[in-house]
Amino acid sequence: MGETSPAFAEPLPVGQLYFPSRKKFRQAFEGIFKRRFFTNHGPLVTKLDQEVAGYLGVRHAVCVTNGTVALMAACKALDLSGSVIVPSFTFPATVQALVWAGLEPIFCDIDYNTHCINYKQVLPLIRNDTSAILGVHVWGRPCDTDSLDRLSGKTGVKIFYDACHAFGVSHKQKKIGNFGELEIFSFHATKILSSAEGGCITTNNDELASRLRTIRNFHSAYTEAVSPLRINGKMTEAQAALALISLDQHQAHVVNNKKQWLRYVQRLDNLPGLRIVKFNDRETQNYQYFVCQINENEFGISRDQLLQVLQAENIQARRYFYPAVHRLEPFASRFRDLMLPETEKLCREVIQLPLGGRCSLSAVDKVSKTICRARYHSAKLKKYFSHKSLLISQ
Ligand code: T4K
Repeated sequence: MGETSPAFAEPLPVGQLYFPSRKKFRQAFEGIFKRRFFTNHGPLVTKLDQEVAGYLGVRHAVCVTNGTVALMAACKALDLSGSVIVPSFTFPATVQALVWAGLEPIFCDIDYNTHCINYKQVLPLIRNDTSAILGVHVWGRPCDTDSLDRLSGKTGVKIFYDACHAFGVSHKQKKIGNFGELEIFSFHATKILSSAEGGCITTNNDELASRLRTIRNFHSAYTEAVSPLRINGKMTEAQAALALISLDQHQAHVVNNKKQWLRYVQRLDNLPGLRIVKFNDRETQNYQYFVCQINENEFGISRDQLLQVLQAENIQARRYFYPAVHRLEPFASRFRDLMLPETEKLCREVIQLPLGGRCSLSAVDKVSKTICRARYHSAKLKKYFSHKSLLISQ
């Protein structure tokens, strides 16, 4: 506070944003140009399907254009109908994909401690027409898969997972990608495994995998199974080339992420009013996100006010997820009276800080210092914000 230039000369983004080296990029693309084979299940996509499956220790990985298409294809492969239970505390694509697949979302509250849905919240929402539960492993912290499996066994309702945050993460000493009927991943540039845009569906069920491979391509030449509806979900060779480099670098990216993540913990743990979202250190993590919750009373200013302070310093922290999906159109008008108290509370508190390829340890130090100073000057800032809002209301 009081300084004239922001902490960062250029905006510091959130998201993994790991770029391959120019050399690797050129090598990978040279092959594509030599073969003159750009898409339709070329050698690189075939290799990626195999390498992702191998890395996750799952029988099948079906790579597609993006995570949203992966979800849409998953719904069709599972032959879902009627309604699907889904958290509102997720990226809108999770729910939009259900609607594109002709399904009705039933919004479920999350467990405030884990940020994921659980058995207790899901059970009362199951209706006669409910065909599935779509859990989201938020921040890479897995849903309680055991209790959801038991629920599935008792009710016949299928379970599948949006694992977009959890590539490379283990759960019960097994890689995510092996749970439920199937799991889906996003390979967007902001994710740890990146093909710029891309995604994948993993399953241990051979029949389901044949259906998924059939759905991914609208062309009858690629038919492995009878499927109700197909789509163009083909990943291009260019996307696969990027993803293969990214997979090769995965461990190095996790190590870099972890260093930055631990540095934040070192700088911010025990700051009153700020609670860090932590991981189970007995399992493998990808440290894709550094997320914390701001308690306004203890921190002195609200999460949104802290966000403004950070933005003024060119720190593009984000309030993932905000607003909750049931507060966004096309759902908001239909679900106006729906109360999801844990979700709403979390949506007011959560803040994601920069971490990944565009970040560094010194950047983490600067971001942390800005947050500590905001906490220290919170009384002054609070006055500033209330004065500001007074002026706006006049
Ligand atoms: N389920 C979940 C739980 C998800 O999180 C997502 C996607 C999905 C499903 C759907 O998967 P996909 O269909 O997307 O594969 C981003 C991503 O677009 C999205 O993939 C991701 N989740 C979501 C959480 O984040 P935005 O709108 O926040 O991205 P954007 O453009 O604001 O970028 C973030 C920051 O990174 C900005 O500061 C700009 C910077 N940036 C971004 C890109 C793409 C760069 O510096 N370079 C870049 O190339 O959605």
